[in-house]
Amino acid sequence: MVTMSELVYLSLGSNVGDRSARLQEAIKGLGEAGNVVAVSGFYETEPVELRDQPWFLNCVVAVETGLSPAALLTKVLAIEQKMGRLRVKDKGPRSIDIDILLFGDVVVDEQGLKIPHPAMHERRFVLEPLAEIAPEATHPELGKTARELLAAMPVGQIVKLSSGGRR
Ligand code: PH2
Ligand code: MG
Ligand code: MG
Repeated sequence: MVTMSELVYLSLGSNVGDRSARLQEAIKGLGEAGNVVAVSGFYETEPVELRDQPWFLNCVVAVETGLSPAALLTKVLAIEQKMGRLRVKDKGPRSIDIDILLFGDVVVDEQGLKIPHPAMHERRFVLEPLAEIAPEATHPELGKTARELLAAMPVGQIVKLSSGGRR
């Protein structure tokens, strides 16, 4: 039997508690959504947008999935909820945040689900780990690769590979 599957990239972030353990736990959870085919290093990143909060640990994960975008979102929200994520403040501190960046070259524009992620091209904490594992991954609306989007970013937004990388 041939099953349709798509290559999906997700951004994971945590800035509360044992951040590295949270990322590992979320990656394990994503294994239930498909095959985790790549995981970037873990990056120490300066908070952007809402800047007055602790630094994040961020990474990007590639998953091959047979789920639809909506079903994957449901899975992601279930993982966040199971991990005790409280939505206290928009863009504020969180134990875990899992965002769908790219879903093959599918474009989704619905209330509650926008793919590609609307801010991915302006976030170094997304583009640096994405370009590490998938420099040629292409944004279907902008027609640019992760490598190109990263190169086009203005200076700023500190992102550094965590010592020991992924732990
Ligand atoms: N997530 C945000 C807002 N700002 N900054 C960094 N460095 N990393 C994040 O994951 C992040 C952020 C909203 O989800
Ligand atoms: Mg987010
Ligand atoms: Mg989110």
